[in-house]
Amino acid sequence: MATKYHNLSDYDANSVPSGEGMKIGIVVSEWNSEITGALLEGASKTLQDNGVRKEDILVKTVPGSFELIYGAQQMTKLPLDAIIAIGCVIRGDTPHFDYICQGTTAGLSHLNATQDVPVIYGLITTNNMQQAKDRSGGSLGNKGDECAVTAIKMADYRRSIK
Ligand code: DLZ
Repeated sequence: MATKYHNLSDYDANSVPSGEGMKIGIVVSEWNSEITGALLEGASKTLQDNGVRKEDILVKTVPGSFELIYGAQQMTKLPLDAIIAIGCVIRGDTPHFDYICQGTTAGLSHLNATQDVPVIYGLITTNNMQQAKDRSGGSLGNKGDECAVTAIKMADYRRSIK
């Protein structure tokens, strides 16, 4: 589980199906935009590195991570092969962190379990800004890369069972 034993940008290129022809939606939270922008950049680049055309990547922003649920839910109405939800919640002084993390995670999980299109969990939840930087292109790689690879694999999985 611990990311410190695994670089988020590492993947076996041979295990990734071609993303050619896939349409991927990305919903991004504006909160902690330095981090979510870097996650988006990683996801977008890795999708393209694996064959997804730039014009087949739909990017929409929402104010905060909690709004990722609604943002992703709206995207399920579109003809997309997978949806990536990107956000970053950093612990503060109150229990607010826990409520946002739990609410967002539960909402995205619900969508993933009930909608036809796979929803990929790109929410970083950290104790401080440095941990977020480490996971958005820093010493531990970029979770956006991991989400992109997962989106392509899940879109391929979905196609394989239709
Ligand atoms: C309110 C809030 C706080 C305190 N912290 C974060 C955060 O670290 N990351 C994030 O994505 N959003 C945060 N938000 C905003 C909530 O996600 C949400 O936008 C508001 O509660 C309005 O619904």
